[in-house]
Amino acid sequence: MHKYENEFRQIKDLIEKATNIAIISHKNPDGDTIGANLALTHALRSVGKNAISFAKDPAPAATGFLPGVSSIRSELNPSEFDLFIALDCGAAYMMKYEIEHPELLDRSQTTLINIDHHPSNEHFGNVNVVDPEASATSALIYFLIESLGITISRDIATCLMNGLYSDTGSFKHSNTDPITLKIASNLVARGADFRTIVKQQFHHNRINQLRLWGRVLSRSRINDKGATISAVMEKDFDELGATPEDLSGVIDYINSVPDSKFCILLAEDQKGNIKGSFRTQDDMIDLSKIAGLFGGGGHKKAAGFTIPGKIEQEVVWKIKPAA
Ligand SMILES: [Mn+2]
Repeated sequence: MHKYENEFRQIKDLIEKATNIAIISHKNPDGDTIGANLALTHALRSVGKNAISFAKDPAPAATGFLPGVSSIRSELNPSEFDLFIALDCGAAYMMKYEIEHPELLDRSQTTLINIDHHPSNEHFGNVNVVDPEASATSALIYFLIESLGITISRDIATCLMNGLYSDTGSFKHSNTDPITLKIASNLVARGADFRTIVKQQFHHNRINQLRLWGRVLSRSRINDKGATISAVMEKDFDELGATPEDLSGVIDYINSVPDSKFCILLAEDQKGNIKGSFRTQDDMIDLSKIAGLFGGGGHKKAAGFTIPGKIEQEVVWKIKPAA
């Protein structure tokens, strides 16, 4: 029995009653929210539901091979749906559709199922499956699909595997627990296209991306707080023909210094904002609290924030007399 079996039963009831189901990923989507979304869409379609995937912002290029990714829609008209499912949205505003359609936040106007693993989640759905212990929302969707009695097809397996792979940093992060590996094993047995997932992650870097990573890596230093820090400015993207999305993955290298307490990557986003990303290898540090100081959030070992502003570099010159 899964610990959310009660919620899964309520979800099953809601799905059985619904015809048109909108499945919503979070803004600036990642491999987990897209994988979980496509997997659930495939699953619900296989039992005759009109399920449609939504993401306000484009899916990341590395998910371009996932079955169904081209059918993800950006524009959502809530009146066309009788059930909404938000996936991996750590807060209601992460859906980004509630700005145009505030009825998505009104629990008497719309029925919303909220499935997520961010500790910041404030249970904004009519039914909530929020499990901060889950390594990925895709892991929760695996158990939901099982509980719904739907067969995990090869396509579903590939999408879910992409979510696990993405949120565990290729099974490197400490959230790679026995449950995650067991699910992964079952997904491979179901035909998950693991090879393509790995290839997309590690053998798919544009040359401009590598040059951007070079700048980020060469600028990294350990500050007086024992944190490894690096930064990338708007002009870097312009000069190198790179985009903020090209930064994806480089932080794992900044986080690889053994004696550093945690690491920070600051990036201007070409829209007048600074995006801060934190990672740590230290079990004693809760980065979601540090990110919270800047109005952000996330997980204990991976968190971030976005604030309007520019990065300023302090240059310190010192005179060193000849000995
Ligand atoms: Mn996630």
